[in-house]
Amino acid sequence: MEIATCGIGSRHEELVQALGQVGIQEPIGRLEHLDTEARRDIKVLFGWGITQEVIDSCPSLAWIQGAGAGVDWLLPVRIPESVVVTRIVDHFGPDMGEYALMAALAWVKDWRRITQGQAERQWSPYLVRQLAVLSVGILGAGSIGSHIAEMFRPLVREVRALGRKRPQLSGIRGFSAEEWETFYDQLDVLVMVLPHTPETYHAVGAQQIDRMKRGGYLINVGRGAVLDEAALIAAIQDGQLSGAALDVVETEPLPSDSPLWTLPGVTISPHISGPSRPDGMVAVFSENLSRFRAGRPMLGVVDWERGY
Ligand code: OXD
Repeated sequence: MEIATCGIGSRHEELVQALGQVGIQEPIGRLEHLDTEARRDIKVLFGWGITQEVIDSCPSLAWIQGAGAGVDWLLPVRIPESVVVTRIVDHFGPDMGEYALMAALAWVKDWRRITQGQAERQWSPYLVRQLAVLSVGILGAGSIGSHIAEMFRPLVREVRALGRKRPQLSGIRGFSAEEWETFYDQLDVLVMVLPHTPETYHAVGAQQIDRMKRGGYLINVGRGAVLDEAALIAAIQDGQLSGAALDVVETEPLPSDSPLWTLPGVTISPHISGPSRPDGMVAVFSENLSRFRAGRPMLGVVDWERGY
């Protein structure tokens, strides 16, 4: 057996079945169930949480297909140069965009106040904000960030997007990494979509948040480690930000004693904004498998210089 999944638990059966439906019939093992001998033949691994021990136990390994968009979990692992690593691309934009839109709308209309009022049987009208007058900045302009920017574009006054190079997206104000100050200036809503790499660690902190419009809002669907949580907490306590929706946090699961759980205006969700749906995983994996076999360039190859 040459192919195995790793770290996807009970989703293994679902994946094997879905791959069967697109014509991939060969046996696919579950690494956790393979002994030392069987692991020696594994050439392809699909999944998450691949550790050094796993890499060392698969000497024939030639390709790792990550099951998600991010590969930060592989950063501490030494991977032989001959092993290609690919990630799932062009799959998460719609889900993550819906999450970001939901969070922005829930903030402008103060959905929390609506549900609380109902729970308390209180009929207390208030002036809601309007999304259409706001300026929204998308931090990260890869395929997910660009998709999110396009979902916001018809609904808001202005969409900005910041990428390593200045993004060229129609109807969206693009900024390069060097132009970060202008990107943040007077921004109402910041949507963070950055991967975690050594370069992006705590890329959003007090300096960035202080440039936003006072009372603005922050949404993080990328990686928790990109946000300096102490700076976020200080900004909310001071009123510089009126709240945040955090689908990702630096330590996951969020420890039960974290002040973020109860900070006014903060909504925590358990890393659900970009689910790895079987159709997307199967589409990328089966396409990459035929490219791998034919020796053709694969989709979503990780560039370790960039870190994603
Ligand atoms: C991913 C994720 O990397 O779910 O896809 O965060």
